[in-house]
Amino acid sequence: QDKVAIVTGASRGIGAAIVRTFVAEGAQVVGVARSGDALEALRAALGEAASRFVPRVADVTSAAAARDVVRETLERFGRIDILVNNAGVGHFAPVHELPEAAWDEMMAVNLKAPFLWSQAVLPHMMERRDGHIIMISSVAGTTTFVNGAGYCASKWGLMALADTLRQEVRPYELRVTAVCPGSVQTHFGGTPPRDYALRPEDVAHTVLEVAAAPRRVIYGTVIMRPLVPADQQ
Ligand code: NJP
Repeated sequence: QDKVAIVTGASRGIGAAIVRTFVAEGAQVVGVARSGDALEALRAALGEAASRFVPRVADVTSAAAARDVVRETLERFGRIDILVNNAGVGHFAPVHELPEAAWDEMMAVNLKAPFLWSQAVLPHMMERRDGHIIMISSVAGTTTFVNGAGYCASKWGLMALADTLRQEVRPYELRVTAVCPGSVQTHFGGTPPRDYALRPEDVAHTVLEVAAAPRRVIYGTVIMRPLVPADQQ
């Protein structure tokens, strides 16, 4: 409640679910993605909570965009309590067939962008000695699988970033959490949703739980897996 959050990758899937969950709890949320129409559609669907949602079109791989969104959010709300680095892309192919551009996009969106957005928000959070950075990582950041070399490498990198940052900012009483879902029912990676998968709302619920924990508590890494197939949920 009364928190101010920035959520990247807010136009659909897990990011949109996090926006819906946060604004329902009374938070003010700046949602970032490239698809302005999808962000507007999300705002329209929020009903009376729409006034607590600020859509912002940006490419998360731009350092300038990260700085601008952080500055605008501070000008508007005076503080940022939570950054959710959620935007992500997946390209799945064996190493000998994975296009260089696909590798580069995964590194830029899944790994470099969380660095850029964390770096943009950290001076404010460190000065305030309050704040929480939540990385939407993946079980792919804890294991490997065929066709997942680039995606797993980007998420393993993200886990290393989260782990290091958690240690660095602990003296400032800041929290860093990596949420690692298994398959989630979205259109991630251009694939149709799988039967055996979590729902975006499940991940959003965990993000809320992690963010709402008492300040003395840090959730470091949270691993989530589906327990039963979707049609039995
Ligand atoms: O994916 P999807 P999810 N600049 O494709 C945005 C992780 N995860 O919700 O720009 C700005 O529905 C894109 O917006 P747009 C996964 O690695 C998932 O499933 O408008 N935004 C959209 O809002 C990722 O980190 C599964 O195209 C950019 C969002 O990202 C996170 O969950 C399993 C952008 C992607 O929405 C959300 O994935 C798992 C850019 N350059 C981890 N590029 C799963 N679904 O199974 C993309 O373990 N976006």
